[in-house]
Amino acid sequence: MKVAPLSAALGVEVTDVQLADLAGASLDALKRQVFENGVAVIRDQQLSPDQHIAFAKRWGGIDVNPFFPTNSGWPEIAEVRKAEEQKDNIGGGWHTDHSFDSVPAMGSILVARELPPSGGDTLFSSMGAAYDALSDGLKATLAGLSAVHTADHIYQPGGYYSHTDLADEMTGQELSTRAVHPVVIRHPVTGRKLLYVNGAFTTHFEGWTREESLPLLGYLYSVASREEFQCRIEWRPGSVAIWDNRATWHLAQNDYHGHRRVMHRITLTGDPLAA
Ligand SMILES: O=C(O)CCC(=O)C(=O)O
Ligand SMILES: [Fe+2]
Repeated sequence: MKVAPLSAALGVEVTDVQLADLAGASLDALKRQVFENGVAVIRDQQLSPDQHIAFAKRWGGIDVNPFFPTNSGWPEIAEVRKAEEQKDNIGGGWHTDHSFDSVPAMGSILVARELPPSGGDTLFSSMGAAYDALSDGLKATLAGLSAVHTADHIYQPGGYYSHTDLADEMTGQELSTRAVHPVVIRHPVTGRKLLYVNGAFTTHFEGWTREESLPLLGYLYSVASREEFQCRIEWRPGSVAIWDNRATWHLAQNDYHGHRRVMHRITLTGDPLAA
C-alpha cells in the first residue's frame, strides 16, 4: 500500500492495494489513514457492488440513508446520480452527512461508476484544521456550546430539494430529524478536537435563537471553508473515496452540465459523539 498526501491539511491518495481483498493489519492501516487524514482516495479498484457491501461490513455497520434513492439494485447502496438533463446535484454545498442523527454516520465509501469527461470533483475540508485556527478565546466559548441539527428544511415538502430537479428522486419526505451535538467534538479514535457544525444541517446553538446563532455560525463556516484547509478528489475510473464525517466537510462540484455522473455510496455506522 502506497500513501501520498492530497494537501497539507487533509486527505491521502492510496495506491497499490485492492479493497476487495483487504483485511487484517492492512485494513487496519487503511482505517488509520482515514481517521488521521479525514479522507482517502484509493485508485484503480475493481469493486463490484457485492464486494463494495462486503468491504463496508469490515468497517462495522451500514446505515441506510432514508432520503437517497436506492435504485442501484442493492438496498445498502445509495445511488448518487446526476443525469444529463439535470441542473442540480446531490451534496453541492458544504456539509457533513447525517449530522441530524443522534449517532451520526462515521463516514461513507463512495465508488465512481460513471464519470463526466471532466469536472465533478469532490472537495473536502478539515474540521481539525478549522478548529485549530480559532483563537483561545473563541475555543473557550465554543467548549460550552451544543448545536441543533436537522434535515427537515432540506428533505421535507417545501424544503431545499423540493425546489430542485432532484425532487422526484428523493425519498423520506415524511421523516423528521433532530439531534443535539457538542459544537466541538473529540474524534473517537484519534482524540483530535474537531469543529462539528455545518451550514446544511446546523440550525442554531442550543439555548440561543437562530438570529443570535447565525453570525457566529457564519464566522465558523468562513473559517471551515478556507481553501488552505481543503483537498480535492479528482475522480478517475476505478477510484473509491472513504471519508470520515466527524473530521471533514465535503462538497460535490456541479460543473459538468450535460453529462451523467453516477456514484455508489455506502454509509458507515458511527459512534456517539462527545465533547
Ligand atoms: O457526489 C459526490 O461527490 C458526493 C455527494 C455527497 O455529498 C455524498 O455522497 O454524501
Ligand atoms: Fe454528502
